[in-house]
Amino acid sequence: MVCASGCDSRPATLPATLKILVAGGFGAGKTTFVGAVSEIDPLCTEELLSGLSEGADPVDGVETKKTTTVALDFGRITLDERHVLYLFGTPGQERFWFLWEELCAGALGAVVLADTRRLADCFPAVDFFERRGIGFVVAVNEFDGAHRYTAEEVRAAVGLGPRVPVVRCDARLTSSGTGALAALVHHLLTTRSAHPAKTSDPGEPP
Ligand SMILES: Nc1nc2c(ncn2[C@@H]2O[C@H](COP(=O)(O)OP(=O)(O)O)[C@@H](O)[C@H]2O)c(=O)[nH]1
Ligand SMILES: [Mg+2]
Repeated sequence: MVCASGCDSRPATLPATLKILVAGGFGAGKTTFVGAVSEIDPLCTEELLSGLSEGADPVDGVETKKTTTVALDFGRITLDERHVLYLFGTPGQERFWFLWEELCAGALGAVVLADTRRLADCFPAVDFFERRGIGFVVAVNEFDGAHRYTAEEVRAAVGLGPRVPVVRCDARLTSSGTGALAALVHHLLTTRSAHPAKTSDPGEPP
């Protein structure tokens, strides 16, 4: 916008884009999480679960789940006029693992959702980010009626390092999702100031 005195208040450059991944097992709440925190209607690729997918997408423990994300979820949060956060929910099914390499290029970090009904399902995501040195937090999505684990029980069950934050989360709530994202940013800032040599530009692949 141009003001009366002729000054131009538009940002000189396009906003910098920051990318965060939301990962976790099938049915852990990734689509729900992205939808709850995104300021735009999330682009998601949900399809009804069919009998044909039963072998590939086991629903033990998540029998009420009726849809599955065929590729990925996408959401956006505008932080300020210079920074926009893009959220990518990774596909949970193993047959879409090839997409993960593409998705994690340039990612700042990740939120790994742990489903309290199938805790071990978040391990592949944890392992993936650990191997690539991508910072992440584990957000424990506590489903109704499921066992309530302490953060230390989750840490031990998934084999997390002592510095990986474990936070509680209800993926349906915006405030809870935002809290998990804030924990991730805090973790990334802390890790980077402790290991400045490992810092990579958010626009560069890790
Ligand atoms: N009770 C409860 N249900 C949840 C929570 N997060 C997700 N759900 C429900 O669990 C189901 C699977 O979630 P979805 O986001 O599709 O999982 P995804 O496969 O990881 O994308 C949906 O019906 C959600 O409404 C949660 O924190 N608590
Ligand atoms: Mg999904």
